[in-house]
Amino acid sequence: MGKNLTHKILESHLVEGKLIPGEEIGIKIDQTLLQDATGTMAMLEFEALGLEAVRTQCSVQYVDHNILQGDHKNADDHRYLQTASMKYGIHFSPPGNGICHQVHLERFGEPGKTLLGADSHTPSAAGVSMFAMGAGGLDVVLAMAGRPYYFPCPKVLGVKLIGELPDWVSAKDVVLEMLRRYDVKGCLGKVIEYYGPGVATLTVTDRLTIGNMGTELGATSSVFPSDHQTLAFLQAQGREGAWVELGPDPDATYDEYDEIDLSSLEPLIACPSSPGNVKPVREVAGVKVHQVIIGSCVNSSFRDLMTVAKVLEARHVNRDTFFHVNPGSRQVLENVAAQGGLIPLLAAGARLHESGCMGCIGMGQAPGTGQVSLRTFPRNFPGRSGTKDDQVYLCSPETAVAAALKGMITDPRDLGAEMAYPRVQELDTYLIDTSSIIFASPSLRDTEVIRGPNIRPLPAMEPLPESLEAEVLLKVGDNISTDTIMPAGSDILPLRSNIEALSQYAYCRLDHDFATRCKKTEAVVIVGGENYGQGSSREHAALAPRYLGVQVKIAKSFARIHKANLCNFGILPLVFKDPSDYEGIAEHSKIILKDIRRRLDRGEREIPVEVGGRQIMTLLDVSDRQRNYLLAGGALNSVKEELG
Ligand code: MIC
Ligand code: SF4
Repeated sequence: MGKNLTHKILESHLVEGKLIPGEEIGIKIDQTLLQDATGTMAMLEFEALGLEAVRTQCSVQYVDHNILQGDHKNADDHRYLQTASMKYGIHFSPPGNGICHQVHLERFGEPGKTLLGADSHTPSAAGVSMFAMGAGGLDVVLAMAGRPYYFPCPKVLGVKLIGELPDWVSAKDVVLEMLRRYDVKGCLGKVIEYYGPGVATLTVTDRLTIGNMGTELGATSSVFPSDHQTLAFLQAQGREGAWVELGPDPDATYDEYDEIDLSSLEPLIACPSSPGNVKPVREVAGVKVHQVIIGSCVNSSFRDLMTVAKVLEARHVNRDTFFHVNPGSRQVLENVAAQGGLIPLLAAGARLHESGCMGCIGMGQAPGTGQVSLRTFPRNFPGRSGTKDDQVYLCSPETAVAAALKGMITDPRDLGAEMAYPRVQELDTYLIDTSSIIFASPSLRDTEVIRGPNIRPLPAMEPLPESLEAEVLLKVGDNISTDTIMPAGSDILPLRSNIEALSQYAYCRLDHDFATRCKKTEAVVIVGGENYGQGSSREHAALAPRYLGVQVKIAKSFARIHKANLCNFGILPLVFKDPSDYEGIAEHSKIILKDIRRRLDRGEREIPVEVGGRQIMTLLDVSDRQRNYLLAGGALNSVKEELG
C-alpha cells in the first residue's frame, strides 16, 4: 500500500509511538519559530531550563505582533528577545522585518523538515512542504531544548485538487471552500494533505494561504508536495540548495478523502464573526464597506500585493472606504516597490503600514462603531479587531480590492467588465534583504541579556492537591476562542511578560469582574461547550487563568493546542462523558473532585465529579506524560524535577 506524504515525513521523524490515529506520538523537531507575543514568556521558560544554547537545526525569534511602542514595555521586550536570541543561538528577525510565517518561508523553511512554532498559523510553512505545527510556548521551548514534540497522531484527510483556478478566484477561496465544507472544528485531529493535478497550478504562497488557514479548520497541520513550484520559489530566494522533491506514492491511501475542482470555485467570503461562516460573495454583495485591509500572515505576499496594485492602476478607492496595506515582509515591500507596485497603491489612497500583524491582532486599525471591515486576514473572532460588536469579513485580495473600489461588497468577477484579470507571475529572482536579521553565531554567545522592568519572573505553580473543592465561575458556549479567554490588542498585549498584570484581563470580554471574583474563590472551574479554546496558540490563555486560581475546565471538547497548554500549566481538561450533563451544571455550582491526585496517579481515565450533591462522569484523555505535568502543577515543575 502506497504512503501519503504526511506519513513519510512523520515516519522519518518519529521517535516514540506508532502512527495510529489518536495515539500519542513524539516526533523530532528540526526547526522552531517564536514570535514576540508568545516569545517573551517562552524565552523566560527557556532560560529557566538552564541550557547554554538551543539544540535544533534552526530556531528563529521574530518580532511582528507587539510592534506599537506606546511606552517602554514592547521596546523592552524587543531588546530582551534580541539579546536572549543572540546568547542562546537563535536567529533574530527584528520589528519591521516581517511577519514570522512569511519571513520563515522566504529565509528558513525547508521541504520535508518539521517545524514547531509558538503561533497557531505555523502550518503556513506547508507552502514549502514542511510538516509544521503550532503549539504552546512551553512545548516549543522543550523542542528548542532538543526534546521531541508529543501530540495525538492525526488522521490524514487527502484532498484531491483538480482543474485550475478561474480569473478573479484565488487560493483564499480554496481554503474558504474548505471552511464552507468543514466549519471551524471539522478537521480537528486531522492533517489535510493536498494532492492531485491541481496542486501543480498553485504557487508556494498560494499553498501558504491554504496551509495557514487549515488552522481555522481545527487541523493539526496541512501538507503539500514539494515540486517544481517549490524549486522555483527557493531558487528565486537564492536557496535552491534546500530543495528536495517530495510527494505521496502514486497509490497512496488516506484515512478520509475529499476533492475540490479548482475550476468550479467562485469568490467566497467569511462573514462576521467566524472564519467558518462562509458564503459566496454574490450573496452578500451590496453591503456597504467602510474599511478594507490587505495583509496579515495570509495574503500579504508579492503576488497578493501586486494583484491589488495592478487592479488599482490609475484608479482611486471609494472615498468612503479607508484602505490599508500591511506588507507581509520587508522583502515583499521591496519587491513590490521594485516592480512598480507601490505608486499605484499609494496613488489609489492606500494607508501603507509597517510590515507586521497590525490590525489582525488589534494593534491599531480597529474599525469604527457599526462599520464594516473587509480583511484578507485568517480570523474574525468577535471583538478581535478591538471594536465591540465588530463586523469583520474575511476574503481574498481580489474581493477586498473590488470592495475598496466600489465601497461595497462586490463580486470581483464584476471587475472583469472594466479590466482584464491581472494574473501576476512570481519573480525568477527576488530582491533579497537579510541585512536586519541577526543570524545565530557562536561569537554572540557571551551577549548580556537585557531585561527591562516589563519582564517579570514566571509565577510559581502548586502541585495538584489530594482532593479539590471548587466553584464554577463561568459557563460558556461552543467554539470559544482564546481571544475570548485571554484577549490581545494594543492595551493588553504589552503585558504578555507580566502574568500578574495580564491576568486581570482574563475573560474580561465576557465578565469584567472575572479576575476580582476569582480572588474571592479558592479554586475555580470553567465550563465550556464544543471546541473550547479554538484559535491562537497563546499559552497565556492557560497561564493567566491558572494564576487566578482556575484549576479545572470541563467542556464537551477541547481544541488541540489549548488542551496541551492546559496540561502544561496544571489545569485539568475534563470532558463530559455524557454531553447532556453540560445542561445540569450552572454558574456558582460547587464541585468536588475527591481523591483527584490518587486517581491521576493510578492512571484513571474516568473522573467522577460531584456537582451540587449529584455525580456526573467526566473523562481525562491525556497521555502519561501530561498526567505527570498535571500532578506536578505544570510541565515546567515536572521537567525541572527531571533535569534535577
Ligand atoms: C493569533 O493570530 O491569534 C496570534 C496572535 O498570532 C496567536 C499567537 C498569540 O496569541 O500570540 C496565534 O495564532 O497563535
Ligand atoms: Fe499575526 Fe494575525 Fe497571522 Fe496571528 S493571524 S500571526 S496575529 S497576522
